[in-house]
Amino acid sequence: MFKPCVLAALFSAASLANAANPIVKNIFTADPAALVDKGRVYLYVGKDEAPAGGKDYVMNEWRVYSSCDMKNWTDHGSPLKYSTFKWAGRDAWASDITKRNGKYYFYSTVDHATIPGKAIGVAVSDSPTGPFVDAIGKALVSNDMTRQSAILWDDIDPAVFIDDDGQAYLYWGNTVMKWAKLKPNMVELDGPIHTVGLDQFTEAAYLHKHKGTYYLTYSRQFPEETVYMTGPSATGPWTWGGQIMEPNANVKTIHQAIVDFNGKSYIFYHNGKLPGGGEFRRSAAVEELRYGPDGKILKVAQTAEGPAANPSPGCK
Ligand code: FUB
Repeated sequence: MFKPCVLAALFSAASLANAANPIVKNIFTADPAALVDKGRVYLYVGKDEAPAGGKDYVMNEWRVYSSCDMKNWTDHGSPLKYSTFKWAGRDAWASDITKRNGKYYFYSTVDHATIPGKAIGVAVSDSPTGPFVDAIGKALVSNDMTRQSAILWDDIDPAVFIDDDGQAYLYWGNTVMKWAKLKPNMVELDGPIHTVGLDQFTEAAYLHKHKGTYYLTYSRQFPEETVYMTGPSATGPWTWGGQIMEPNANVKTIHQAIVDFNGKSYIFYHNGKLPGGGEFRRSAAVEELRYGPDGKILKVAQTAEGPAANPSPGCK
């Protein structure tokens, strides 16, 4: 006969196996990026490979999952690694993806092999599940191009946004948020790198648009909370919106991505809730994101259940 504590442990393991969150239960996954394409949502994550008790990130590859209902996920494996960028030395850190003219552009953080510091690469594919190849054979942004802060990791966490007029923007940064226009080819900056002073900005700048308003979300303070600002354009000016998600209990980072899927909005983030999880062993999760009648984003609680199933018609 099982003792109550054994039963409780079994019950919680079974609940986790059936729960929607974390999305991936057999490996640790971090820094979610998302793309909705042809009625299917694709989730891109970095694989956290740090051993139990590890003291730093070990991240060598990105992995892709997809879903037709935000509940059941298909594993598409790893379509690219940091080593896809021959000029990179290590670190498959946070990424973002968009589609333009039938091609999929994947912007990602890696550590540059010869220019000290983090850098942003861009890879391209004909499919959302890859394989991806380096689009330009060099960094799109490297640490020597930005002098706003002295740290080596200020050029991380790219987020890409294409406005309704076709202009594409790249946002990124740690400590200081930066943005630049992208040329229509999506693989060259178009003009200068700008900086924006944001209250206690840490990282994970992300741009989305809802009912004509531009929302800039980011990770604030450390441990990070997810907050947002609103503006009348993709470049601001920005007005404080509020907190979306409270900091994690056992992980200082939280890294969000926001997409619309089948008539609803969703926020992806990561936490340390998978058994054995922690600072360098994180797990991607998803919740529904709701707006108030005034356009304010309502606070989001992390749940084990995740969002209700939302079957996308025609998604196969
Ligand atoms: O995963 C490595 C770094 O941690 C990411 O680039 C940040 O957003 C934070 O999540």
